[in-house]
Amino acid sequence: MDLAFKPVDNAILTEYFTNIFRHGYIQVKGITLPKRFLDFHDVIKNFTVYDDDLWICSFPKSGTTWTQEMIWMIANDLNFEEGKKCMGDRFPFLDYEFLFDYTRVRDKIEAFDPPVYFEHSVNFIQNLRRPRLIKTHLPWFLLPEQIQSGEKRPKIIHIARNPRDVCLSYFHHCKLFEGYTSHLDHFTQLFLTGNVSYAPYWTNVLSYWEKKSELNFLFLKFEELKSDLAGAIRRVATFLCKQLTDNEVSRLAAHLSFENMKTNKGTNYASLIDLHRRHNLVCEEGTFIRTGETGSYKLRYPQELSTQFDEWVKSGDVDHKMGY
Ligand code: PPS
Repeated sequence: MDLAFKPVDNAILTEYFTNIFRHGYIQVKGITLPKRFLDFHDVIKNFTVYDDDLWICSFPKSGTTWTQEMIWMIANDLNFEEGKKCMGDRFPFLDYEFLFDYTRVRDKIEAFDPPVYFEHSVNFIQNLRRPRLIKTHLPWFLLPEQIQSGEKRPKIIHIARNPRDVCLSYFHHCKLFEGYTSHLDHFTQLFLTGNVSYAPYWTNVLSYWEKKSELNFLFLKFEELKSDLAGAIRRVATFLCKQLTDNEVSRLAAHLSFENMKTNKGTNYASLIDLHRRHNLVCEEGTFIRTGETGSYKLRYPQELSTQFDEWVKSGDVDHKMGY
């Protein structure tokens, strides 16, 4: 494995994907990340972990928020009232502050005032009341040392999604929220060459796939949530050592429906997207919970791109590629 920090010199990234809160990219152990990760590498490596933490680790746009809402509701005995709070507060995202460097935004815009759980996510999580629920998109080998060494064994849930759907969803997300300004074709080239944040996709996802039979691990797939949400709820409840009645499973499944998640202010990040738009950090229209489909890439990718994707999935030294 490549242990060095390497600058990423990519013309598409430089021209279309650097901005006031994203100053450039580096590779860390082969994973592309915003340059600001350099300031957090040691902090995250030495981050204090507890055995009663629960971590959701996923590649971006794989159904993380969907699974977070499921986990939070099960862990909090379906407390729909408390669940109205923003997901960023209830189940915070460790990486937020190295993905979005607001230092220069603050210098420029006096009224810019994001919630502390975004702007200072690492410290916020470090001081969170236990048991903590933590989201990250980092691969296994960039998690805190205490997890990697086995000194602490928090529960870890990974959710994976067909990379073709991930790429399309990630493209929309980066335009809507992260200031990417070019088209899908450029984005797909970045994705396939491992030049978007958290890529290469396989390196990241397979780092968890390899751990899936360990007792503190649960590996889920987006496609399985789509085809059997109640079954997925039961698997997660069992993993969390919680019991749900059939009636509770049905209520939770209704709560987790696409339509409900899209309009629920606790899960749709509408206020965060509005914050970026209001201060002209991005100008794209759209919603965080977009279509929630599997296979819609087939309508969006021209044949040539689809073929390129298929070849990319088949290439490399891992045969199964998780059925994708
Ligand atoms: S992030 O930003 O990386 O945390 O995004 P993430 O939450 O992993 O993924 C967002 C995609 O998940 C879809 N989603 C859902 N699909 C179906 N049903 C429900 N309830 C649901 N909730 C979230 C969301 O729409 C994003 O996928 P796309 O394809 O963009 O619609």
